[in-house]
Parts: sequence; C-alpha cells; structure tokens
Amino acid sequence: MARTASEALIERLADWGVDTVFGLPGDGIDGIVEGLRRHQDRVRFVPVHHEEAAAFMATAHAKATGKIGVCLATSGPGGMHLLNGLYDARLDHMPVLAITGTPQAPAFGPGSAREVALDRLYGNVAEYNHQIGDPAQVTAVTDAAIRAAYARRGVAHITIPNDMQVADADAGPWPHVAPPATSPVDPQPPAGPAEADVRRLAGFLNETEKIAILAGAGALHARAELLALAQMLGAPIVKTLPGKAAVPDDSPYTTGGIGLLGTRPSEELMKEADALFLVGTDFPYARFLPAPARTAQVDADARETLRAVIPLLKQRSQTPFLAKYQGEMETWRARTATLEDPSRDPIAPQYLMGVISELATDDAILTCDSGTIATWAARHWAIRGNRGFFLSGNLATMAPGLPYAIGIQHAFPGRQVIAFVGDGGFALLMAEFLTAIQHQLPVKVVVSNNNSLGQVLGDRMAPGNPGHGVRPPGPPVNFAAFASTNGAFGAKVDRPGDVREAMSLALASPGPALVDVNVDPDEPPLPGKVEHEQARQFAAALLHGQRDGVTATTTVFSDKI
Ligand SMILES: Cc1ncc(C[n+]2csc(CCOP(=O)(O)OP(=O)(O)O)c2C)c(N)n1
Ligand SMILES: [Mg+2]
Repeated sequence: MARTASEALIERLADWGVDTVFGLPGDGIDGIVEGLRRHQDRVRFVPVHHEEAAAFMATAHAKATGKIGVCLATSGPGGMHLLNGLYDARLDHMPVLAITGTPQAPAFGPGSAREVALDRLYGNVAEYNHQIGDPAQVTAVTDAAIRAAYARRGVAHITIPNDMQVADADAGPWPHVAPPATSPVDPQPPAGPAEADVRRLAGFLNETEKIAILAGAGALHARAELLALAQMLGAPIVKTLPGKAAVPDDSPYTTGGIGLLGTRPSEELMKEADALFLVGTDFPYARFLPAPARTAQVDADARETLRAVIPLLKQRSQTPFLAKYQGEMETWRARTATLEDPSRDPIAPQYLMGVISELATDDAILTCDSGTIATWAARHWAIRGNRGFFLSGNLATMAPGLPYAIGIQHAFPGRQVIAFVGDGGFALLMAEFLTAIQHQLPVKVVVSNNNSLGQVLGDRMAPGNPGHGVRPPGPPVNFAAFASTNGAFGAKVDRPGDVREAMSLALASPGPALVDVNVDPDEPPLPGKVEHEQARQFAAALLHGQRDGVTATTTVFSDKI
C-alpha cells in the first residue's frame, strides 16, 4: 500500500523524538489515526475521553519533560475541545503541537457539515498555524511547526484536509514546489546572557542591600545556582507557584510562595525589599511585588545566567535581611504544621495534604487543579528530594490535574504521580480516570471533596457576599464508587482517623487509585497575611449565608496569624 501523507507526518514526529500522541479519533482524522496505527511501534496513540484532556496531557508532557507535547482531534467539535488546554500551553509558554482534521476543500463551505474554520479559530492561540494544501508539504510543515513551537515556546497547529491525509505522500499535485524539509533537530542556540549584561547584573546585586529573589518555572532546573546565589547575597528566595519545585521547602533560603496562596513572610519581605531579582518568571500579580524597588530580570537561561554571575558576586558576611525572615519562617512553619490538625472533624484539607506530603516518595510528582486545593498544595505539599509540582499557572483553569497526571505518568512510568483535585474540577474531566484504568496507569487521584466550588465561595466572601450557585444541595458525591466499580482502587473517607490508612493503601496499590475525602466545606483559603478588615468581611459573609457560619468564623479568626 502506498505511503500516505499521514504516515509521513507520523514518521516525522518520530524523527523529532515524539513517542506519544494524545487524542480522540473521528472521521475527520481517520487518515491520521491510520497513520498512527501503521507506525505504532514508533509512536504510541493514547485515546482519551475528552479532547480538552488530550491538550492538557500534551501540555503536561512539555512541562515535565521539556519536550514538545502532541495532541490530535477531529474536525469541528474535536478541534474546538482542544482549545482550553492549548491556551494553558500558550499562557505557560509550553511547546505543544495540535493536529486536527478539516473537511476536504470541495466539501467545505457555508452551510456544510462541520463548518468550523479551525485555522481561523486557532489564529489567537497558535504561534504557527497552517492548513496543508499539498500532501508533499507534510514533512516540511511538520518541521516548521515543531521548530516554531520550540523557538516561540507556544502552540503550533497543523490541520489536514481528509483527502490529503490519505493521499500518496510523494505524489502531490505540485511536488516540485513543495518546500524542502529541514532536519528533525532543534539546535540549541547559546542561551546565556551577554557578558556586559552579566557585569551590570553583578554590580546591581553587589551594591543593593535588601534583595528579594523571585524564582519561577524558568528556574526549575537551576536549584543549586539559586541556593548559591541566596547564600552569597543573604537574599531570601520567594517562589511563584509554578516555580515551587525550584528549591526545597525546608531550605533556610526560601520563604515559600507569594501571592494569595503564599506565605506571610514572603508577603512582608516583598514590602521591605529595596531590590527585586526575578529569575525565570513573568509573575503577573504586581500588587504582591515591591513597588519602588529596583529590579533585574533574567529572561535568558536561568542556570547559565546564574552560573555566569555568581563568580562576580561578593560573599556577604552579615545577612540581617535574610536572618529576619528566616526567623519569621520558623513561626510560619510551626503555624502551618498546626493547621494540619489530625483531630479536626470534619477533616481539615490541610491535614489531608500534609498526610499526602508525608507519605509520598521523595521523587513524587504532584499535579493540582485551580481552587482551594491549590492553596493547600502550595502550603502543605513539601518539595523535598526530586519532587515535582505542576498546575495551570497563568490560565488557572479548572480540571487539568488528572490529565496532567496521566500525561506525566506516561512520560515517567516509574515515578509516583498524584493528582490533588477538587470535587468541582474532577467532575469536569472525571472520565479521564477511565483513561488511566484502560491504560493501567498507576496514577493516584485524591479528591479534596468540600462539596462546593470552594474557591469561588472564598472569593465571593472576601468582599462580604454570601455564596450563590457554588454549593450543590445534597450530600457530597461518591467518586470512590465510580473508581472501584470500574476496577480501580477506590476509598471514600469521611473520618479524620481514616485518612492515613486510605492514603497508604492507595499509594501502595499497583494500579490507578482514587481516594475521595470529605473535607471541611467551610475552610476558606486565606491569604498568608490576613488583614483585620478581610477577616471581618469573611466572617460577616459566612454569618449571612453559610450553613456553618460559626465554625468557619472560628477558623477565619484563628488563621489570622
Ligand atoms: C474552566 C474554569 N471554570 C471556572 C473557573 C473558576 N473557578 C476557579 S476555582 C473554582 C472552584 C473549583 O472547585 P473545586 O474543583 O471543587 O475546588 P475547591 O475550590 O472547592 O477546592 C472555579 C469555579 C475556572 N478557574 N476554570
Ligand atoms: Mg470543591
């Protein structure tokens, strides 16, 4: 049988080192799926239950491996479903290739079936966006798309009309004008900074007294350098949430997170600092940054830049700024530990996260959804050893936790991968747990089940409004039953005394496992530093409209540390 253009596509993906494609079949991509079938020894196809999840899996693959993630969807609805996951990649600067199908030209036009112009729809999300017009282009276009995704750190999109998917790869109508293919390698240009910039940076760092370092996802590979820098300058390291794994949480050089989910010492030191050094981050929440401070930002490779600047720095002997916040961190850590109270009933979500953190391996990877779960993970999932942490950073969408875990587990079959998700976020894409079961992936899912869209409840309470549409009537859903009915480990936990055993069993089970924990529905995710006025408004909102106003009010005031 003739070699099709789709085969040329899959072969080229394999040449680029792509070993997995996440997607959902459809007649709009039949030819491509057939190409995957013919080359299954080189590229594995992971069928999912919702295309949005495929895009999240591809994004997670890129986040965890640094290599391009690939997702596939059919024309029309399939292509539209990918979009949320692709925006996640775009906003967190991840190289992802989306492949879609399109009806062939004669069948496509006003009023035709599947009339969704995916190339136009993707105009805003994609750095590279091309509809194949000649089967002989496929190899060259694949090269260009992948190269663009790496170079511009974003999404590339190729859409292929049905007839071209199955056309003879080498017999396009215009083979003589097909662009030449390049080679399937991404040569790394020198990513280091210019020498003059390094000297200026060293001068800036040497002459400023109170420096705060803000480390982001772009510094995840520069742990040793960040710690050496902090030690020489006496400068505390504050971490953005996507940069959480940059340095261990028990390091004396870090004050942990920043922003609403961060720590009080981070918030305070940012106010006191007179210089800010941003390493590998485009942290968007300016109100948490020191306003008048002088600022330096590393956009070149973080590790290369720090390696170049460290030899030019003067070792400081007195480090009062660091020492002050090290002292404050002792208080914060002690307080954080008390919040992991095993005796609280209903179960404190902080305790649940604390137990996971204690029992997980030193190289476990935690993925997380947007919601109150992100606050509990930010504060109670301890980075130690080679642990990882991934979530949707700038898009902050619900639901990526489980698909992220599946994508990462495929890339790292030997590592423990845990998704810490909310009942709301899990419900959005819970069918992907079936994907884990069908692929026998040992992902562990922990649902922090507060029977509400807790984060929204918290956001509404801050200005004093009671919740509306965020707490369903009736008891919490039983997600554990869904897991166990379908052949996975499932445990429903309602009592604090059962949390540890259920978690141990789930982590020890060889296949996919789900622990669904009813946590306190009235536990608000408070900022690290709660001002009196904020606490008052929270309390007022709770007393107005919440079921257990009095319980939560107690928590609000006792959290005001
Ligand atoms: C796709 C999407 N829809 C809505 C939101 C707004 N939102 C942010 S957090 C949240 C609540 C999430 O609820 P759940 O997953 O149960 O987590 P919880 O906050 O209760 O811990 C919502 C609705 C969002 N971020 N993304
Ligand atoms: Mg919830």
